[in-house]
Amino acid sequence: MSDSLRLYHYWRSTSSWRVRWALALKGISVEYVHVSLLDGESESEAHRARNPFGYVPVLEFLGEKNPERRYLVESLPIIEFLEETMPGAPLLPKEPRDRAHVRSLAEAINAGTQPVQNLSVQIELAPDTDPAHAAKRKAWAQIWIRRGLAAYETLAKARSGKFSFGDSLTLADLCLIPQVYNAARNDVALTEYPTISRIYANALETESYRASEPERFKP
Ligand SMILES: N[C@@H](CCC(=O)N[C@@H](CS)C(=O)NCC(=O)O)C(=O)O
Repeated sequence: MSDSLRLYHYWRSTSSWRVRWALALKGISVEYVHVSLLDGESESEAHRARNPFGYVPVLEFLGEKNPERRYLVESLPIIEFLEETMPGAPLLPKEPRDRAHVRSLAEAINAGTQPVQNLSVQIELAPDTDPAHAAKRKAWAQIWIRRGLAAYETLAKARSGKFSFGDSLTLADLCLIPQVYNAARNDVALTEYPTISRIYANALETESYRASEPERFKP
């Protein structure tokens, strides 16, 4: 099965990293195709045929003859598909109320934080590449990242352990840690978020973090 999957991704894309991390945790090897977000490649006709938003990640089912079923977009449904069809470490707890909690943490990043600081939003806000626009973009990203991490800290605290929910990595961590990476890129310190800091330190020690982190996929 895994030989028939291809992942279109960008090395520093946090949503792409979520999927790379799930693949690493489940021991699934896929064909990786890098799509640049910086030189127009993601906006090309070829990539928009895979995802009309022009975003990554996109999962391609290579053996699929029906063009309507060939591509899957959005990192969370991609990960849930892997969760439902592949063996390996579960990314969601068993009990429905716990599963909903983990999904709500994941959505705090996926819906509540990442989209507002996405590259296309920043380009609309400050389209030029001069330093004034770069500073405006960073200030904007900082607002939403701080707001998102503060909410996550409160939501996760009580039920966290080594990771966001207990002591095993879940879907929530796969969303949180790449967002923490983006926080660092935007000079947002973690000092105000002790729970997130602890989770991050523990995640750094995992093999699956190292197998999926951006530097490993830098073109
Ligand atoms: N909710 C989508 C978000 C996908 C997304 O926003 N990807 C970003 C990279 S993390 C992207 O392609 N941005 C390009 C842009 O904003 O033009 C997912 O989880 O897959």
